[in-house]
Amino acid sequence: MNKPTSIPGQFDAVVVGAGFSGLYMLYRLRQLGLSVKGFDSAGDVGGTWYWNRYPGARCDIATPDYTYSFDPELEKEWTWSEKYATQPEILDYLRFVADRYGLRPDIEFSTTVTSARWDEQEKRWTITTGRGEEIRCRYYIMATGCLSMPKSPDIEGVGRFGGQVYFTSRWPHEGVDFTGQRVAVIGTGSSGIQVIPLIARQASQLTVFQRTPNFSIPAHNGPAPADRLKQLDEDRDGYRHAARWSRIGVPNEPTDVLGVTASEAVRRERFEAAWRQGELVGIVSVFADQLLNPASNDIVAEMIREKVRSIVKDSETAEALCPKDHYFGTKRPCLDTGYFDTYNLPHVRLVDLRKQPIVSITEDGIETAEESFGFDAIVYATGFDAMTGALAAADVTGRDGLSLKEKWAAGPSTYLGLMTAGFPNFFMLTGPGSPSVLSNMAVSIEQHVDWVAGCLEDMREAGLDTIEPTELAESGWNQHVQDCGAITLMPTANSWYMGANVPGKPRVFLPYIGGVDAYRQACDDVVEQGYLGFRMTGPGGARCRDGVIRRMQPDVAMVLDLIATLGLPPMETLSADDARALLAATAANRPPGPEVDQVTDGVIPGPAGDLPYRLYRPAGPSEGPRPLVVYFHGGGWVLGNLDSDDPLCRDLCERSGAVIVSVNYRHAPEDRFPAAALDAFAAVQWADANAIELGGIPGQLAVAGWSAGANVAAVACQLARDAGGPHISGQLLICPVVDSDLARPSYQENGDGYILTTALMKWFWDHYADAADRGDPRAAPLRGDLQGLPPACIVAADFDPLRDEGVGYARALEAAGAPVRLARARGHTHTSVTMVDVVISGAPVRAEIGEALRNFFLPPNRP
Ligand code: NA7
Repeated sequence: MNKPTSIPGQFDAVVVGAGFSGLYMLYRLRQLGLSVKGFDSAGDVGGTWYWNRYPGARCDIATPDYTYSFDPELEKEWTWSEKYATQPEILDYLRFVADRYGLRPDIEFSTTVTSARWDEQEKRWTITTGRGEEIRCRYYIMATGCLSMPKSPDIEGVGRFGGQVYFTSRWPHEGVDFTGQRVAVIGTGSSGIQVIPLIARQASQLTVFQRTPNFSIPAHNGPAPADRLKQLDEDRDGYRHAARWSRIGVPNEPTDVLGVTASEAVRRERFEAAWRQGELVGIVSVFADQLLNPASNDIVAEMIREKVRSIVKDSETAEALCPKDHYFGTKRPCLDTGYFDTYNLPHVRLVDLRKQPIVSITEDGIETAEESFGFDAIVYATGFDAMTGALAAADVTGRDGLSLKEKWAAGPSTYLGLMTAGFPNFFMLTGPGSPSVLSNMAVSIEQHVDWVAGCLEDMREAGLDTIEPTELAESGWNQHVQDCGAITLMPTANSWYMGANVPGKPRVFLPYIGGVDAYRQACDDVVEQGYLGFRMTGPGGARCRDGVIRRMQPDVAMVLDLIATLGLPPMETLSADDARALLAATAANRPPGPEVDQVTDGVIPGPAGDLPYRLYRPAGPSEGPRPLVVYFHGGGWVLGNLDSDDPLCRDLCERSGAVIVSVNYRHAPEDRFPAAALDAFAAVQWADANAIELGGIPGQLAVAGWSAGANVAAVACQLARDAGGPHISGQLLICPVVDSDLARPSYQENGDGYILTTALMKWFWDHYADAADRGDPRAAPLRGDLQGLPPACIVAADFDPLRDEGVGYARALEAAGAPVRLARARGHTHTSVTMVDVVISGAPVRAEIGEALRNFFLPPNRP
């Protein structure tokens, strides 16, 4: 039993909320021997399942997964009756849990926490309730749920209606009988889609007011899935472990089938299997790329629309029910039981608010732009102020009088979705920035509670009692959360994930979409690294290891993981020919890059023979001449050719609107220093002299290159300056080699594990240049005279050994008077920015590059 501290009104911890998360938190804190007080504004335990009592309310994660797993005995004692349990059954379960562990005596029901204030002197929170009580506690834990604060209906005239008004999120306990009534339902999210078929059974007339049609698949409810029960039965621990380390908290074999490349037969088969299965986990993973690639997403979306059209008999209604304004999965997909069929009933009508918006609620019904409707009852299924609403509802004041509302005015900011700087000892369970609503809540809740409990235990052992994230760690995590969202289609939708359903709410992607598994790993890594990014203090002293837990772009990390699984030999252990063959083989299956208007191959007379080139002409309105960019591929002077950088050249061509001439220079070890550099300069001279024939504008010529290609591009600029021409409008250097010093900090930090390693760089240099030549400016342009060089755009990637020399070249050029744009490829490696259509997060960097190229040709860079 709970052991309150000796001082009345003082507790070690206060837990707000007695739903899934609050109950388990209470249980764990008690296990730690802490005194705990729980509060809930509801009359009993249950959280979301206490309030959302509308007919048809069910979970949308199958019951074998939507359940606590912390105690195997508990699992043995409870059996779910269905695949998707009803609200009363889930509420019974939570009551059973509360009773089984004797949790109720510690919870004060029907009591709202109205404010919480941090006392810096005492290192305690003062909690005030709606009953006027004041409680002091060291740890203040919000277990208030993600979808618990109903959104106030933003509709004109809401208070005017004289009939019955119901909110799905605050349904009367005694139930509602709609028999013989004319009923309106506003809202077609999960709640609307669940309640509509059941209201239709009773009402004499049902009118559904739909603003946005939603994707929904049949739940195929029935007994709990036999396959899952069998796996659980055979190996409960293995099953739970698989759930904890899965993407969404439900065991599922991830697919590598891409929608865009799969055959029609495979697409159909995978979709139909997911449709039959009736689980969110299946329908959101028909294809590996469906949430990343619009074309792939549209395949799934269209198949769902086909199903809707096949169910709903009236074609106009069917079309209105087909979602077309958002990608599938970017708004919460729904599971339904007979939802679309309901519209075939003669007394059910759909009103498409896109065609006739609601003007006002009236005394006796609803008036749209086209019609007046009379109703006996209106049901609002209009959703929630998701993820932040309940957290910001109480007046929470942290250190120095900072309120949570103020701090989050532009959107929530958290470290791991668990804590926020300036609010010591304030924990959020499944807060914004954690997987929460994008996952099986049962799994995510247990992980958060376990993390918090583990943290408090670790602190106690170390004699520490106060914890708070650092600004650096928190901003790094926020960035990572946004980076993860940005590579998906999620930010494109007006969803509650984006805060878009609540007028005036900042548009920020709220949950963490990197996956339950990746998230758990990040939380574990933070602990492993001595609570990285947290400041902890107490009688035992103070400790803080500051830092950012995830700095790499999520898709770059995925590519590195994938490459690691291939077990490729390190390039530097191969001969030059074998390394070239390996590079060609790995490039064979990559996406081709964007279409351009024209691609032609030719040869340039070089100083020691012909050099092949490939010309890319951009599509566009004008047939006329364009600026010219002479491009040099990467590959450490040893590898690469016209094919190796083909997708990148297409991308640069499309983004810059310039003609790109990609030149294949001589390679080492066959032709060592300075062959490549001399070829590059010769190619620039030739392109300048033949600008008109190449479709270029004479005098508008830039150079560009990646890696060693950027090296020869930079050298060509110095040689052109020395030779008095040609005029070069700009130099684009993507992760350039500009020096032969392999000791810079970026080599120390990134010299191992990010594809371009120190060992490989050394191998390149050994193939290219004698030690005596490596200080020659034609090999190491950073060591040359930098006066009078063209404007530059230099890309420096965080995880590139060459980062610091790129930055060094930018600074030195600037000091010598050249205009320089330093584009920082945040979270990228040496190679990732060039991986067109593979590493989606590289696109914004390449957009910046494209803009820099265009700017090279604006006055005053023109001759
Ligand atoms: P949702 O998913 O936010 O759905 C709310 C619905 O109400 C949605 O169709 C909204 O249309 C509609 N809505 C909201 N405001 C209005 C106004 N002013 N006028 C017309 N229609 C409106 O909430 P739910 O309760 O259904 O589900 C929440 C989650 O709970 C669910 O995803 C599960 O995770 C559990 P909109 O799409 O904004 O155009």
